[in-house]
Amino acid sequence: MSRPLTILLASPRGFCAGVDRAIQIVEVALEKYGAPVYVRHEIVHNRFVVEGLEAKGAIFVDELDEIPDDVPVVFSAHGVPKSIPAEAERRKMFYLDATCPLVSKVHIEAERHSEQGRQVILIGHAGHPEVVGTMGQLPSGGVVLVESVADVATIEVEDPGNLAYVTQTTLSVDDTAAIVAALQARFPAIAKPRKEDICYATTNRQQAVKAVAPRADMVLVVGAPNSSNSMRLVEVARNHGCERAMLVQRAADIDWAALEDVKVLGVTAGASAPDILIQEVLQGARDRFDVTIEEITLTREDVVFKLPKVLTAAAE
Ligand code: 0JX
Ligand code: SF4
Repeated sequence: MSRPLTILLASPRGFCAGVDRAIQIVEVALEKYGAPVYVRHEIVHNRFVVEGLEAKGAIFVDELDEIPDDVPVVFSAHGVPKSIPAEAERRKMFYLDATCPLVSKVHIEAERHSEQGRQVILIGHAGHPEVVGTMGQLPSGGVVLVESVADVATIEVEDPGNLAYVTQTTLSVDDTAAIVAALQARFPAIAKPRKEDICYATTNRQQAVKAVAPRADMVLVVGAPNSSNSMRLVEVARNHGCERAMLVQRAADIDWAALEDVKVLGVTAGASAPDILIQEVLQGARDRFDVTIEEITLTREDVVFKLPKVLTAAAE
């Protein structure tokens, strides 16, 4: 008889509405236009998703100059600087924008603040494609990036009375609150987003892992190392009672011997991790232990984003 293991399965976990939509855009484009369909950047940060779409005829590239003029191209869920669609239009390319509508909302906010004469401060991680995309909504130098509370003390602004902040959608809710508090302390007049920029999916997954972590001896987060929202789930679990929290890309990565003393295992997944990889982890546990699964549900999600009209319109 194998020994008992309780799995606390965080809910919500895994795919969000923006990821679902982005993957569907590539799939429907492949059906409608045939292979190849080019995708600029990983459509979402997950190798398994990317390889699945490659098998259907998608070709992933880093930049537009790797793509011929006459094939469809999809921009990833993370968003792109304005220069990218501009370049695609100059080359008369057919492009589909899979930027999550909640990322586009942040882009629009940044533009609106700038039009109204406010300098924009972006809270986010340097080099992440979403940050590159949001900064690229304004002319070079138009957005000041803040990565930490320490940065707030050193940034230089044009007019402290005329500022606004926006954020990356996948940040730690708690770390961001601390950065916002520091910004408001230094710049009391700073304008804030009308509605939070950290998206519902990021917030809900962090809340759920916070409920799981204090009860778990170990937490596994299914996701990719380049996935910001997944990495944040590992940090949140560590900061909320489970130091043994780690990222796994799939079941094969798990060192089961390290679970020797684990009685309660927390499991969650980033917004870009497909359910099949979560199921694989649960099956891996069932193969080795007498597993009882307890689902810890904090919220139920019903968000769905529509596909671009060009993909859903009936063929002429
Ligand atoms: O690295 P991120 O969390 O921004 O992206 P990922 O893992 O692909 O998740 C889905 C896309 C999220 C955009 O906000
Ligand atoms: Fe959109 Fe949030 Fe999903 Fe990013 S994590 S794709 S912002 S719903």
